[in-house]
Amino acid sequence: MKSLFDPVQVGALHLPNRVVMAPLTRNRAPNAIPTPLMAEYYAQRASAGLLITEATAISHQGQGYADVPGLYGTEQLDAWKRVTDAVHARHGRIFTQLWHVGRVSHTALQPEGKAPVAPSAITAKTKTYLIQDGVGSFVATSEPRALDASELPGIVHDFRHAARNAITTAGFDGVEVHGANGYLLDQFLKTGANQRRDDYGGSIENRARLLLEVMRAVVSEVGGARVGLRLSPVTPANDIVDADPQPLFEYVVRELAPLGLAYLHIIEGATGGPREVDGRPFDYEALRKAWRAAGAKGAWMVNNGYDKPMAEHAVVADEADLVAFGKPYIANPDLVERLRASAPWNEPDKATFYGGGAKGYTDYPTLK
Ligand code: 8OZ
Repeated sequence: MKSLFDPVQVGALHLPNRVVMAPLTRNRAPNAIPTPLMAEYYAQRASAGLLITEATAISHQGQGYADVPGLYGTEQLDAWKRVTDAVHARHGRIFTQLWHVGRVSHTALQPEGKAPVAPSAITAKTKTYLIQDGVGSFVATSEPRALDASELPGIVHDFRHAARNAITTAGFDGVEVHGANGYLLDQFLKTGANQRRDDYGGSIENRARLLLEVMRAVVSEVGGARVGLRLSPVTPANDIVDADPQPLFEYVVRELAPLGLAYLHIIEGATGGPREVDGRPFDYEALRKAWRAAGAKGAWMVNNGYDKPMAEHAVVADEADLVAFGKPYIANPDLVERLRASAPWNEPDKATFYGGGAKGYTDYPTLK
């Protein structure tokens, strides 16, 4: 019988277990540069089968929140190298999450204070996070401008470039493309944010085009065995919705199958919330079967609200190869050991999720 604690080959990597640290935004990188405290935080969690970093901007335009890290400057890449070195010194494995926020941003965070970019000029009814004079606050996102089709190759290039630098300069073991949670690639996918009339809007094929171009570019740059993708078919996060997500996502995974991805990472339900979203039914098993039927061999990673019994069941029943834990990893650096021992979990402190220092970040106790 399979277990959460069995090793597994995932693309180019041999993982000692099937427990994954999900990407978690923590807003502790002033000037978008990772800090030594971040190296300590990730190193503390190195017993995970795989660590996925917090979402990390591929360009200044891709920035949408105060003090989130980037991957587009030399200083950022050098600072990430100190993080990956610290994780590797503890025998861990770490991917970074490549992020373009699209319309979920604010002029204060954009190059030259310009409008954020999006598939269409539709403002997301959501908030972003700014830090002004040292004080953090949630503020409404700015009205975006619609990207011209001539700008899209530049965005594909930014993903490709960030992927190469992540691996060759910053020392990551691979990259996860952020295709979820209402950010740029999810905005292109879904009807609620994409009302374009060109080759990037309208039909499923057109709405999926940018995501697939990005995935093909990243895979051609670093190889599918070092690339994952995160998707969230029905999440309402950041005011995103699609009129008919099942055929959309089944098309996407079928097109992805030939790329030989290391894994697909699926958020089931509302990100960080209920696993069922009212009025938005979705058949995840059909999605996984569509990917497999198209020939995909990569790992199937599930996420959202898993506890130990649910995670064990998913692996034993062959419903998942990997289980990603988000909030539990904020408060439990030794989550693998706690799962193994059926030990209780520390509760995360919401007040220290976003911004701040060591408190609520590197000071959660381990079992021993
Ligand atoms: C929480 C706060 C800010 C950003 C995501 C990158 O939802 C995020 C995020 C989460 O994927």
